[in-house]
Amino acid sequence: MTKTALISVSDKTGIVPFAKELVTRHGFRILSTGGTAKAIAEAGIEVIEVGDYTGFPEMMEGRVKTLHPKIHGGLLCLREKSEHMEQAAAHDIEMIDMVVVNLYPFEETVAKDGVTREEAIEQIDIGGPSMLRSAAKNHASVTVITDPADYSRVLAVLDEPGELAALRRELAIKVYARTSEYDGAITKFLSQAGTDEPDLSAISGLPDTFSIEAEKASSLRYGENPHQQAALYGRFFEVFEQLQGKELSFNNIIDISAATYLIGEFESPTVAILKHTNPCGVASADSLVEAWDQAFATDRQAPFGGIIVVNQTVDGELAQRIREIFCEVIIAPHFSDDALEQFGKRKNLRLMINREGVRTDSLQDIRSAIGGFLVQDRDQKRLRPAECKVVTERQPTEAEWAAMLFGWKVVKHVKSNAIVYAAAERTLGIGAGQMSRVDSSRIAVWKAGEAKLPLAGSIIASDAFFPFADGLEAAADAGATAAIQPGGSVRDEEVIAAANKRGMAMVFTGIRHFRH
Ligand code: 93A
Repeated sequence: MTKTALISVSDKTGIVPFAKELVTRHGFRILSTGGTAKAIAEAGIEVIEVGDYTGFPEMMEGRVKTLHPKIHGGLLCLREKSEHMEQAAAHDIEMIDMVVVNLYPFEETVAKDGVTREEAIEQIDIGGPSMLRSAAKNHASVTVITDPADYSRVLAVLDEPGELAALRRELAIKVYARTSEYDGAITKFLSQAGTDEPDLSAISGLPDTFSIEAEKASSLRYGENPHQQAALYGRFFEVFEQLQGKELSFNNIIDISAATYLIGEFESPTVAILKHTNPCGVASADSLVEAWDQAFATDRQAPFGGIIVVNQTVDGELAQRIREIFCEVIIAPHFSDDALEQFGKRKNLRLMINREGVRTDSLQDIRSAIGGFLVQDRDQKRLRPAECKVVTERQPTEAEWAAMLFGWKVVKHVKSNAIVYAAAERTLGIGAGQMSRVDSSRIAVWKAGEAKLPLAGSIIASDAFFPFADGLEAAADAGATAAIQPGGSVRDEEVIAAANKRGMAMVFTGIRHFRH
């Protein structure tokens, strides 16, 4: 009896020779969809258009092509059951023995720069996964291929029933792995799209084998400490250009990366001063000079030997301010001639241009672990105020909202446990990297005290939920009038009650920003 193969592929690699083999050597007839049918027919192979078989034309710009009972009946029908076969016959449903489908390139589409939501949605394949799933469910009778690499494997065993059965099972498993990966990418895209996420390229799921291949960009004098060897690999110098100063050290490179991610949160003129990847002070203002004054005011001690990052041109006036302190690295999109001249006297000071338009945001986060390494998407989650939930009796004032949104951007870039006290557009006290949240909070309060910055009317931002009411009470004692935190503790009710009791406003973001 003539066997039927249904072929519908976006990636047409190898499809013509495969179809030819099926027809000429194994006596298959081919059913196919628009573009695939055309490619096969042009090679002189006889092909039946799916629409001609179902009696239903392809419609709605291809959205409905193969979604028809004559297709799915032919795939799902249990051949050994006489009622199934009778029902099929009554409705002119013919058995389909093989499905060859690969899907609309959704992952590749969303990985492209500037893709719109509409374009991405059009690339969600519906008919393809449906056929794959139907065929895979009935793999006892149907061969299903979703990877061109399997064409030759199938051809090799088509006339060997035992081997074919084993391969069908394997290919069915492969289908469900593929459709779940595909759905995962869609899920991730839809949950991120529209949130101002700058990058959608990391959403294709992580591969079974992760290999890193990068060329050595530079040998470093040493690693984190002088007794450790180190080198830099990859495209760091596509993003940054060093204008002057001593050779970058291992720690400089880590700090520059952290500083660049932090400054990427801000649009208005912003200055951030960092030490050991943690911000000492961050402020936004109408000008960088004003922002500098406020950022530096958060902590006048720690920035010595630190890293300064700004998001606009460093001009002569700012250069003069910065020269008051000793710092290791300054990162900016541009430096004015005046600024360059002033810094030129400091031969060791590293000036880095963060080249505009070079995307750094698609990179994944890779960390070493014993026996291997960990790979994760970089934390690019941005908070949309509409997603925040006010959980207290009192609503935040406008100034509190501004301060909370600012503090939230900063706290994301502080090592956990992270606490940031902030006013609108500036940090007031930062507590980083403590084992207990309350300790981080204490440090932040103490730092603000050292800097003689009053916390009355400030907000507190916390990278993860307050596990107990004590942290919030301490914040109220310090003068904070509002709090922003993810929420989600089993004791949320106690924490909310404490906030209400102290007349505080509190917002839950539903987002956690641990940074280890
Ligand atoms: O838009 S769809 O989800 N609707 C369908 O009914 C359908 N049937 C097959 N996409 C559908 N396909 C997909 O079309 C296949 O998965 C394959 O990727 C692509 C092949 O189309 P063509 O043969 O026109 O190039």
